[in-house]
Amino acid sequence: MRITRLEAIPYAIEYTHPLRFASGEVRTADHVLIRVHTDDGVVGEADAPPRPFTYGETQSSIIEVVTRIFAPQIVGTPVFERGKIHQVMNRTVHNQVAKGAVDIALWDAIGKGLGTSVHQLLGGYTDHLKVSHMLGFRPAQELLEEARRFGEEYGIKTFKLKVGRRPLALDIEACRVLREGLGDDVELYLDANRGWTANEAWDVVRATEGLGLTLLEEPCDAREAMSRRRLVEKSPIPVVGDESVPTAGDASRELLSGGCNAICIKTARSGFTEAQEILGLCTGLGVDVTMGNQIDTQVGSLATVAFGAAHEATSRRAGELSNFLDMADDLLAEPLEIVDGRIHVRSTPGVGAGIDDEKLARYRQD
Ligand code: MUC
Ligand code: MG
Repeated sequence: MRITRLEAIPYAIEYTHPLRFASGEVRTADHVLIRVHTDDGVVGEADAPPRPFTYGETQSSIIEVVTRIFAPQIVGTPVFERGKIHQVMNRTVHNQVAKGAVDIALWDAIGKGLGTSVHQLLGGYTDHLKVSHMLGFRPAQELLEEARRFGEEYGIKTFKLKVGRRPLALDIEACRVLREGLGDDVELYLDANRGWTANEAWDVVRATEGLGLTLLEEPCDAREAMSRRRLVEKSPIPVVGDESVPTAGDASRELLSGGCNAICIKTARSGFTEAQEILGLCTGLGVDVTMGNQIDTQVGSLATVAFGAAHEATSRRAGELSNFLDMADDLLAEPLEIVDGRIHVRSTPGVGAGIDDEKLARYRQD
């Protein structure tokens, strides 16, 4: 199974409900479908969601780096020689989303070639992930209505609230309204996407004490090293690194320097291979992990489920898997379903993300 071609197809699908948060806003899923073609006719596929405001990658930069920089070095290599392919891609720094999608597409091709699901190949620990729903910036009462609706319709009992606004009272009030309205059985945690300073985050932690919040993600820029370390030391709840830790090296640096004490793993920017390296580091150190969402499509969310459900540590907490519900459509041929607050893995060979060719033809932009 030698690689014959790497394809990078830009496509765009609108969001019915844009997601707003401290570092940006997503109105359209302007993503790239990556395809790894092999001489056996097997095609591995993965979704690449660029997040320009976070990592600087765009639809165009992903296409460029995959087709003009990676492809000439990778074509001709057997798909099973992932080690060689990663050594080649790692010569280029950053471009994590492009690398992550190539990696997932390779795993998909390997699974299809072997007739085995990638979830089994990665570890096969359990058959589902619990779902956490992400609540973007909205007035507190609307957030409560949205959370109640997701609870009733999908059985979701875990919510991540996007925070990082000023004045801080806006977010403190939203936490209070959600806790009072949802009751104590619902898990609530926060993600500020670097919107505050570490000292502002500390003010929020103190003001929300007693509301039973479980995690505080990326409260400030991780490069504010001294005040961030002070926050991590004092905080009664784990401080999660997200955009500061796309690689195992970043995760090591942040954990060892006290910049965070929990890690958000996103397959969209780490692929399965680097995500396993990050996970090994975290389990070795006894550090909690969450399965995050890069505002993924159903294709991307299925990859997160395949990885998250494959390991014990990544399946303990609810994974962020429901952003696709706010999209007008998707490329996935057989839609994902959230039932009783869970998404199940697929046992079909590969990652399980069959693409609907008609939809791809409708939404592709090349
Ligand atoms: C998150 O956890 O930060 C927002 C930007 C991004 O890349 O992912 C989302 C969610
Ligand atoms: Mg985050």
